[in-house]
Amino acid sequence: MDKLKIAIQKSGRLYEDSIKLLKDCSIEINIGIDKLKTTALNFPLEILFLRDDDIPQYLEDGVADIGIVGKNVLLEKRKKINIKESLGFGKCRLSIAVPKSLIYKNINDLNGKKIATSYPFLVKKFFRKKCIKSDIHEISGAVEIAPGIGLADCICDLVSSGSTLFMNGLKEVETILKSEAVLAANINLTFSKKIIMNKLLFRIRSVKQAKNNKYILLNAPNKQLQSIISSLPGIKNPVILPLSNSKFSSVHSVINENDFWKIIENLKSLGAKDILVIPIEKIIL
Ligand code: PRT
Ligand code: ZN
Repeated sequence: MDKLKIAIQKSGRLYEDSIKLLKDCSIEINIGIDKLKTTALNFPLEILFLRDDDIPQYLEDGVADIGIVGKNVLLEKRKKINIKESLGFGKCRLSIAVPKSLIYKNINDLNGKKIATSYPFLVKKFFRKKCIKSDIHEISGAVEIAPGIGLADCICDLVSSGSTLFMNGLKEVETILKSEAVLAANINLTFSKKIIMNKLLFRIRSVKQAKNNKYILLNAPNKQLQSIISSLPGIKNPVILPLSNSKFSSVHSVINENDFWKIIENLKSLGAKDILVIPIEKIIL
């Protein structure tokens, strides 16, 4: 039987979450000591462990069929591959930062400035769009020290918490891209490999849905039952069960993580009691 080859980062920021995602999709893997490649025990998947920068090229060449990589890397490398799904981890932004002491009013203040980055294509594209003259210096690591050692006036690099910028006396002034890990694919997959990829995508989407939602159980006063049901936007038909106390019913539903506190406050104000909120492993719609 055909196996789908997935490339994931060998080590680094995306490694743990990529492995966790496969495990959450109930795919069992044994990672050997050499960690070059391994085969899933219960799914037709071969896992290749690579440097993240190499994954787009391997996907274009068909050495790997699918891969997990930051959108920032994919867009910088410009390979002919398809983005299939955003994965919700490895979130960061590609931002321009200047020394804290610089008074920054707007983007025109960057005109003619020397900018150090590992993302020359994306930075050039951004400046061209904004009609700003840029002087880009490509460097491959430790970008944030460039202004401090006189190599550049400002930088463009990935930011997540912002503490690296802070520690290097820099402040973030423009965001040029919001990024996260994505699942990307070779554009010429065979029919049988596409079937396997779609099975995997189906599992990934179920896991993602579940992560964004919570199962909620509560006791609702019957007088407020309709208002309570209509304030639960999750699934179409919540489960309503009678309780031994005939003035109350038990209501079960699913609510979205983003609206969580707003919904809970509303439910409480409508008289809901004994509210239980439970994580969901998977949602199959
Ligand atoms: O060895 P390999 O080449 O595979 O890995 P790498 O060292 O090139 O990449 P790695 O593991 O650092 O990052 C892999 C991917 O994680 C990136 O391509 C992004 O998609 C994503 N990611 C998410 C980040 C960050 N957050 C991040 N904060 N990648 C890098 N950083 C760095 C940033 O470059 C800066 O040095 O973290 C620092 C800033 O972090 P804060 O929290 O201080 O703002
Ligand atoms: Zn890398």
